[in-house]
Amino acid sequence: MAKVEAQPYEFELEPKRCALMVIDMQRDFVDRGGFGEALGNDVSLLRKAIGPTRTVLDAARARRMLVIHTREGHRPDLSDLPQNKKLRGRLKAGIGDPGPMGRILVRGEYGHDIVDELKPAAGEPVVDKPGKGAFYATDLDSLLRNRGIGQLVVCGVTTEVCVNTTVREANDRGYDCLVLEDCVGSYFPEFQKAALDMIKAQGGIFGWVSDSRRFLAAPANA
Ligand code: TIU
Repeated sequence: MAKVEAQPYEFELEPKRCALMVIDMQRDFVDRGGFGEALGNDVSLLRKAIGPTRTVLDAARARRMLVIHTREGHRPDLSDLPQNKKLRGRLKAGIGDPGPMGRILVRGEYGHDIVDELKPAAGEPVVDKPGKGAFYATDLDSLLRNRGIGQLVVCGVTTEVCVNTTVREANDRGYDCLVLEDCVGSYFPEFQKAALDMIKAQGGIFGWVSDSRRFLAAPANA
């Protein structure tokens, strides 16, 4: 067991039953010229999570932790896209429409895939999810339980949307989540802070918050 300094108190990490989850680090959310930027967002707020996430990813691989990547998106025929999600925002170019990097949030398109810096390694599961939470309508829970995983270290975007939804889903399913604050990003600085505060408040109501430096400082041979 390796103690990671965290809030509201230290996280007791057990590498053999802990997975790293990298949530939705997709070009369309993070890259310049993608869907997120086309909506008027400042993607630099998300891009600053790439470097620290890369160091955590390398460390997790070295520690032989399970690494799982997720991608938000839909089947090319959009049969798994609920009408409410399709219509929300009254966008000129929304989900399924042609976008700057291919059809927006459609599986198989360039913009839907994970950024080069955080490319999944061979054998690392990639979970394609139609919703904000990574457990909804996916086999994520089976992948984790079948490997005896009970803890998640969480990186990815966006902090208040897919990261928060996934952490809440995981917490209700019995997983302990450690969110690394420099490895998650929001287009809105005030939401970044609030979303992290919500996780660690009330004695860690949804989980723990730490950062890449503290994660890397924890003993690797625990
Ligand atoms: N992955 C994720 O967070 N999807 C979103 O749609 N996020 C927004 O903040 N819009």
